[in-house]
Amino acid sequence: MNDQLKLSKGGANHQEPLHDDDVMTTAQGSPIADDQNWLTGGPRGPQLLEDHIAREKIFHFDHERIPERVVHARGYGVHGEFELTDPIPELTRAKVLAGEKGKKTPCFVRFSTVAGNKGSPDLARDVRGFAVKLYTEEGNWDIVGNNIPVFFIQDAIKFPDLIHAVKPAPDRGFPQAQSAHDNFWDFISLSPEAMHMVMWQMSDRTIPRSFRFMEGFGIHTFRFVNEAGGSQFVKFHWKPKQGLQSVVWNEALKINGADPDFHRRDMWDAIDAGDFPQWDLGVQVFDEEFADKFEFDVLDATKLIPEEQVPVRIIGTMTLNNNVDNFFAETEQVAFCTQNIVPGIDFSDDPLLQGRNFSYLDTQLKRFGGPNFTHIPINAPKVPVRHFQQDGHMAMTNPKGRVNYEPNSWGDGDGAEEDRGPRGCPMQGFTSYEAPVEGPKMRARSETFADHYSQARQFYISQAHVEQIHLAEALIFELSKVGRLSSRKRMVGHLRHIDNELAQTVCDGLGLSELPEKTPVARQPITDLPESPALSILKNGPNSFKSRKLGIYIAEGADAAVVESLQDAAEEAGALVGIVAPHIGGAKLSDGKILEANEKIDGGPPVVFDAIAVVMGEAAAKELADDKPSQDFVSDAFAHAKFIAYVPSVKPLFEAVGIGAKMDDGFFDVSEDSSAKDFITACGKLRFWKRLGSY
Ligand code: HDE
Repeated sequence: MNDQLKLSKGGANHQEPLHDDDVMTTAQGSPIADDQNWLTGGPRGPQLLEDHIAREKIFHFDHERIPERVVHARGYGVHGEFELTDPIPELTRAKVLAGEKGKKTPCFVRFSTVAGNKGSPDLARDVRGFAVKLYTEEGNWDIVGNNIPVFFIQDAIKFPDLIHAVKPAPDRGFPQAQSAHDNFWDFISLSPEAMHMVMWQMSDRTIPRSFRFMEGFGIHTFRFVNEAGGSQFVKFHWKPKQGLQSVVWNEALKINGADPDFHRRDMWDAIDAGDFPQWDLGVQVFDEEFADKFEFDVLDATKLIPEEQVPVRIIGTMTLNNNVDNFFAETEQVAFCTQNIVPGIDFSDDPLLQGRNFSYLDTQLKRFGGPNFTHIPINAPKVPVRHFQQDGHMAMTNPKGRVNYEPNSWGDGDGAEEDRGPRGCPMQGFTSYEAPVEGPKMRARSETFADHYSQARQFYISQAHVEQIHLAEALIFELSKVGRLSSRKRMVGHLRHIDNELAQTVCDGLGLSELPEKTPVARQPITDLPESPALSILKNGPNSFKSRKLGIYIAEGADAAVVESLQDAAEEAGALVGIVAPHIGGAKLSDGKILEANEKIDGGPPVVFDAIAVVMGEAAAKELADDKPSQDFVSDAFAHAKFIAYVPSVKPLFEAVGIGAKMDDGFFDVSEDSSAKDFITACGKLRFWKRLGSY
């Protein structure tokens, strides 16, 4: 073999015969000898078009992308299982909810942000999608919900405007994944119906600590229909067994830099570690009589029904227990459709829901280029599919046989043995609830949709004090990014209908010279709705450190027994531990052993942990007192009201950032026996809010 020939045989090809399973093939299944060198005319000559292997490879690569979702582009999918714990046959004939207790149904959930593109950071202030596909024995049922129980608009026809306004401005192509800009607040301040949702959006709900620590809501009023044809209204809730938790805004900003994949990594890691997140499925069921007497229209998606008024009945539990095998095949290609319902579930006349029922199927055509996306495994029901639909792009499961229409008389016994194919069945099949429909055609919003402030106020007064402060700060932050004074003023004009103090705080925070006029209202708000504690995150805290993450910053000479006691206490509480050190190689502890790090200090800032511990030898602590990432580690944890464990030798580091004299009850000296346990128990409160004074 001459040298030139040897050269051209570089790359990954093998001279020895491989086991059949290892031989690379083309998409046509033909074995490939070399896929690292394009066929050329001579060693330095032109590449030949003849190379069918190279052309096939490049052709396929060129077409690897499908259009990203027009909203909810950035998402993360996980497989799981829904278990029915309290069957409700009296309410619905849907077998997934009416079957025997303990019945299990596979599911796939995709969490997402709304506004950002596929590559945007996870901690954008944004609503989170919470879309669940239940592969039931009566076909797929999709509950395509969000982590907030209300929405910005009442009528689907406004959706393109809302989304255009929040997405990057068309001329400049920015800002990405942010609502803090002129177009968004211009639109919102001209849309009083958005005010309730804006309260939620400016609350900590839109900066969740993890997908695992947020609620999910079907938002719209749906219908249950039972075997006898009776119907009641229903709203769906997913309640995380892990409890609720959010980050603070300053953390969100820093997490986006430190780990833009924070949420998807968190989900992957938890499932990989066998810490499967769970949500209870709850239903709020009510009848026409309640709907008639309720203060607001149950068809208006900008309103919720307080849990205190109609309790949430828990009927099942969803466990997410399996990461995807392939992100594209599953998370990217999953196609949720609000109109995917099963017998026993039905729509209401909510004008947002009705519009969605058109949009979701329509959008899949764009993304998949044809109608056969239901043939893809992630979208295919797990029950037999029988119909006369056929052909189209990528048809994979065309019906067999000669008969592809109905009515037909094949199989009727006159000598034709053909299978006649399926027929509709009024007994088993889906039938719509016979809700009465009447009235003239018209383009108008019902008067019953006219109150836009009462529940916004109810949400605000139901928040813990610290949450109210965050909400005001968020409004000030966002509106400070708005260039036009008129939009800022208009927003404060709306806030005056929600809460005077809030309006004044935002007015002061924006440096407005005087409180703007109240915005004119279509209907006077109700100002005496009671507080609803269920709407607050902090009033529903988990009180446990389970499934959270402790960051232990170690350096040379760290007391090995202390580090071990922290690791043990965290593990016992069901929490994860991340070791941070000045070098990724770790540090030599007091026992002479090296403990490897998971992160180098500037790659593992405290914002990616729920609580921190700092354990170092005296010399190391003195040296690191001058190190900026080390300083940030302790000062950020302090500023974000985190619980901090320490050993006395690290005080020079605390002193260097001015927190040495401010050590409060959120600090735990863990050099004593059993003090690590006390520290982890305290961490169950998640933050030491008292540190922030007026909070
Ligand atoms: Fe969506 N929405 N939406 N949306 N939505 C989409 O469908 C739409 C709305 C929600 O993880 C799109 O498959 C309209 C409310 C989630 O794949 C599209 C309206 C709620 C997801 C669409 C709404 C949602 C979507 C884009 C106004 C909470 C992600 C890609 C009536 C209840 C699903 C796609 C996933 C996705 C349209 C309003 C939740 C274009 C017209 C309200 C969680 O069809």
